Amino acid sequence: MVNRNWQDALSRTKRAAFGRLSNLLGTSELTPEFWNELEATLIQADLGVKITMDLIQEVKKKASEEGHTRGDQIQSELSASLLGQLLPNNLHSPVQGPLVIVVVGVNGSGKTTTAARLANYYKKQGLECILAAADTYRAAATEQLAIWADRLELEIIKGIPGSDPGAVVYDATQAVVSRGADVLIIDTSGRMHTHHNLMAELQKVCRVPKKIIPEAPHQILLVLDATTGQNGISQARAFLEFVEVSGVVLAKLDTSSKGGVGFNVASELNLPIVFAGIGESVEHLVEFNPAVYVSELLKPSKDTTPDHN
Ligand SMILES: Nc1nc2c(ncn2[C@@H]2O[C@H](COP(=O)(O)OP(=O)(O)O)[C@@H](O)[C@H]2O)c(=O)[nH]1
Ligand SMILES: [Mg+2]
Repeated sequence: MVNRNWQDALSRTKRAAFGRLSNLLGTSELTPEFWNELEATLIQADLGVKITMDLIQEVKKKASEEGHTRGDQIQSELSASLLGQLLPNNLHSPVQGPLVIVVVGVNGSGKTTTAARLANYYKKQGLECILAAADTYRAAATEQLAIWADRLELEIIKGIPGSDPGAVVYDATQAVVSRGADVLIIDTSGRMHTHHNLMAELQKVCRVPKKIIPEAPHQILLVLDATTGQNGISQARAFLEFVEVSGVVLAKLDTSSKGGVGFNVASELNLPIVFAGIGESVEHLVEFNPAVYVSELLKPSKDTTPDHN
């Protein structure tokens, strides 16, 4: 079931760049042109120049040690090297008492959608979940989360537009404790990573739960829009300067992104990817599985015509 979802989501990604990779591996001799082509394909797939160079060097070395001469023979080496670029998913760390998660990221990355999906994910495990609408800047943001809360039949703690997001987080943390609920998910407002005051405010918002639950927040998840590529990675880096991000949610992996940006998350941000957004419905959030991600991207696809959408 999970594999099927991943397959569907990554099929567009594969059409964009990774599809060429499986063709290349299927047909070529290991000539200098092959390595150049492999390099160009990986860069186009948004792996970034540094990772591509390291990867090619590693695979080339292994290929010569093993005496490989054809593209199909290096498939497992390439797959192992790609997997080596990802950190294991550390999502299931045990927590005493309610689990508090803050969702952060730039505007439009998919935070509010992710907050709702996380609530659904935990609810389906039989856990009692509360949502906090700490994006008080735009009335529409609170409204958006309230609609999700209504649909998912979840309690939502919200403030009036323009009110202090810290106060909403405080009330929500208090609510989760007094109700004896299991999970609190806090949606925050999207902010420009370059805007110092807003980032300092986010820092404050993330500290508020500590007043009631000293170990909270247990997770600060950074939502990264997979379509923003290398630019998204540098925006993400700015967040790490202000808050202690514990993991990345790679959203919009189903759209025609180049798909390789996930391989930069470990090397550039030193973070695991914990969830992937693979569609527009509330169910379209999957636990990120590095092995499935790599194997799906390398699997030959039926339709490898480039996607120009
Ligand atoms: N296709 C697709 N769209 C997504 C995904 N996650 C979010 N979106 C869309 O991205 C847009 C922005 O999402 P939103 O949660 O409002 O972003 P926020 O500004 O960070 O809170 C919305 O139209 C969402 O439906 C995903 O995994 N796949
Ligand atoms: Mg939002």
